[in-house]
Amino acid sequence: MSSPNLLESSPVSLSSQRRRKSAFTYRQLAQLATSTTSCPLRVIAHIDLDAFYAQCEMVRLDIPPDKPLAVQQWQGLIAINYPARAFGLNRHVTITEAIKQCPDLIMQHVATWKEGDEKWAYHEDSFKNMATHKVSLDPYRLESRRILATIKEHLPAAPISKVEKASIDEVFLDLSTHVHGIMLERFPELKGPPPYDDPTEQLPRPPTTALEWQTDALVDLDSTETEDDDPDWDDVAMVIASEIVRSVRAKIFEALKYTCSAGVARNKMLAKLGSAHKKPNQQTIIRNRAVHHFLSDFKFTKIRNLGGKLGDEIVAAFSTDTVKDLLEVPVEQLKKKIGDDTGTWLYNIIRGEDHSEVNPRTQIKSMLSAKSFRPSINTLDTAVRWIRIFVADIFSRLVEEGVLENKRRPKTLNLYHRQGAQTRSKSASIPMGRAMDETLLFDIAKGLLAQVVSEGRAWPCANLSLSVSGFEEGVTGNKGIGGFLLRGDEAKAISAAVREPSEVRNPETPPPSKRRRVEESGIQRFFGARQESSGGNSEREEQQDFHMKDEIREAHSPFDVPPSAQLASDDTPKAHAEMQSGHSDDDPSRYTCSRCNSTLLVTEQGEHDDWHFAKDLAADLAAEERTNTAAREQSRPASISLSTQPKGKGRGRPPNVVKAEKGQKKLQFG
Ligand code: TTP
Ligand code: CA
Ligand code: CA
Repeated sequence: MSSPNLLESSPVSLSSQRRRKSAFTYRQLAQLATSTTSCPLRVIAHIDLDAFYAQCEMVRLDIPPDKPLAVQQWQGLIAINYPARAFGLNRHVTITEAIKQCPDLIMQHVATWKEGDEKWAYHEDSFKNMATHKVSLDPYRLESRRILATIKEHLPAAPISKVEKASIDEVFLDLSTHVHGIMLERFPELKGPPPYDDPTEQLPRPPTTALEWQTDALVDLDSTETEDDDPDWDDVAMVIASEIVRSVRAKIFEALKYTCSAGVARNKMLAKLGSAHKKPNQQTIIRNRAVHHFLSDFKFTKIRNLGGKLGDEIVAAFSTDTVKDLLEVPVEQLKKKIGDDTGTWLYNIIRGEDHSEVNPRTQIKSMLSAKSFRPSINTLDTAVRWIRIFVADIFSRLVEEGVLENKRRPKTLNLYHRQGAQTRSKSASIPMGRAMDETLLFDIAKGLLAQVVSEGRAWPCANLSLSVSGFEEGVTGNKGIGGFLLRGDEAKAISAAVREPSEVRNPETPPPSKRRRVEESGIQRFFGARQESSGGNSEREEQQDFHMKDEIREAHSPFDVPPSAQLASDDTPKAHAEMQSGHSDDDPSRYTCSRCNSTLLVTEQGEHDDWHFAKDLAADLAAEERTNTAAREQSRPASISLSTQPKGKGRGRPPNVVKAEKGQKKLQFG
């Protein structure tokens, strides 16, 4: 995978004669092997797909790479390929403007779930049907998964390399251990024990050579460094990492025809800035000797987590928005003005210090499917139809998680309902003794909705969301479809094909307590209403509001960042994330979310807030679920019960959210 001529000889320079020892010690080399986060030789990469959804459509439709294409969602464009960007198109132009600017633009609408359908599809008229369709990001999730699998196949297994999926179109790689292995092979002098067995001894210098950076974009060096200075081991590690990344990118292209850009640096923060530095289809290396120069060119408000209110506060406190000026401020003064933790964090971040780990978590902990209604919906019929779509959406994702093969199975189903400023949530156990299928989930979900409705004040409803949580591993008792063990897509395809009326497919009746409740509520007719008509509904035509967007998310934790927010997609210390909000930079049409610091269109704010709100609720429930597990076990088989949580004030984070792992703000977008 790597080029053998990493190092080419060049004349011995004066400086190398002066400095015969490396700046790095044997201990630090050993830390590279274990990928210690504080190791100064550490090598982290960030890979981000170019114009991702647009590329997915180009690959799917086999469109030549030079054709301009944009991905449409209702009346907006959510991804624009690079040929189309050459015409000046971006996410904020309207469809009319886009066609004016680029008459040959191919516009492909995202796939949607159409009310009444069993599966999402690419519908030609979906953009006219926002009220009855719901966006499906499944096609992009599937491609994302294939890309992730290709990356993993091409790298040694963990713990030699670590891969963290950071969003639907990006990953972090910790290549430290892998690079360490290659370094020892290429430079056997590194294998020996340290002189005097003292790990604080400095390493010998690398051979005096010019490093072969191939086509990498190298960030300019700090002013104190020159290209004539001999490389040290950190440069060597970075060249090796960049060879690996180049070959991973080549592999992705060869196998799947996707281009991506990458950043290579000593930590996640810098690697991520690097991948965005030169696009498309390029990789940028931020050598340690270039970090200060690279960062000092930025306004600090451009650094992740510093774009919002926190950034504004810092600008106000120190009368500057440049990293360069802020570097002059002593840490004590930073702490005094913005608090100890934030001050220390800021001091380190602007110096390019970030010790967050690459976290190869893979397990999905919950799944959410949601829709905001603008205007609100007013009838139970409509609500039930949406619930049916949510269930189909979640179930298809569950199939991919292996529920049919009994690999994993969620324990709880949660429904959120928003009316005015009040959100109510209901949750229910998913009975373990029954086959997991759509009917089961649909029946439980309708029961939850019935509870909300029976309590009154259900309409008009502005948002409905459904989620599953509490995944358990390797459960038995799911007889699935005919007991066949099927994998992913295959199982999914078959399950879609064999759908029959609920009575035939799933002869078991709902648990008695559930039935009773629903009957008591007086809306029993909805309880068996799986075969809804998807015919015309005059109300639906009036519901079209082209500023509305769907939400359809998978979640890892309450700190997940929504798709449109994935630029903010990693380890923000919670305290910082919470401090931020406000309007973005100089563009009045944009705002910066106070929760995740992502920059969004002002018109997207409602849905974005809803999304956080739903996540908070999901987190709330997850926490509650843990503390109440015992109580819930006792309540079986009375599957429906549990919490009603009026959230009068709405938007704040509930007090008992699940904590993210130390140093990790988890998120995922795909
Ligand atoms: P990005 O990686 O931010 O953008 P991109 O991949 O389209 O382009 P780039 O080459 O600059 O990386 O987002 C990945 C996908 O996420 C994008 O293709 C579409 C989706 N997305 C939205 O739907 N809404 C948004 O506001 C953003 C930023 C992205
Ligand atoms: Ca991208
Ligand atoms: Ca991205």
